[in-house]
Amino acid sequence: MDPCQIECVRGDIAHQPDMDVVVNAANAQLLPGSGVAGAIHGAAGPELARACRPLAPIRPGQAVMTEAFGLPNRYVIHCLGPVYGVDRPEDRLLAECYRNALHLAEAARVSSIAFPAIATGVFGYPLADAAAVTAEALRTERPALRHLRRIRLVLFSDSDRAVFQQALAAAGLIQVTDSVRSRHR
Ligand code: AR6
Repeated sequence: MDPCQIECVRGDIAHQPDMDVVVNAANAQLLPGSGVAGAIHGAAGPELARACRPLAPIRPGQAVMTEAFGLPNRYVIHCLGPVYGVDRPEDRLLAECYRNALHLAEAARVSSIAFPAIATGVFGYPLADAAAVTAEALRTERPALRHLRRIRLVLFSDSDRAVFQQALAAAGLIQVTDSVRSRHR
């Protein structure tokens, strides 16, 4: 079987209609917030917050799954990233978010999942460090994936995308395109 394909795009996590699952960078109470959580809850509608209520609170590194309601996806997986400098060790907790989300997606037998850069906004995780942790988590989990065929990292800006692309390329997960390589020369 070919390895699960990994891709890295600039975009809005709430507009990934070709993905079975989108991942929310949640808060512990699974309430609508700013950033990713605001976009996901805004697009899904109030039913999402209602579905989340019995699952809260969650702890850093944990992931839980709900339906996607008004979103064009089948499920939302809600991950609580570490607050940088507070929830320690940050790298292990961030890696757990990705691992636990992938395990839930596999258990649901879906074939595609889109992640935002968990913890790199309000929670303050430095982007390049988060990208390296993400790439390493994906590298170690990928061989065990049986149902997932596509993992998409969705970054909010071109510069954030370039940082993730470099980390994924360094981990051997994607090819570095000429345009990216020349930007970093
Ligand atoms: N699509 C893709 N990426 C986005 C989007 C979007 N629509 N919006 C922001 N980003 P954050 P966190 C990027 O703060 O750090 C919330 O209030 C953003 O540029 O959403 O895990 C929750 O309620 C950044 O790189 O998540 C929690 O309280 C990344 O997504 C808390 O923030 C994550 O930013 C969670 O903080």
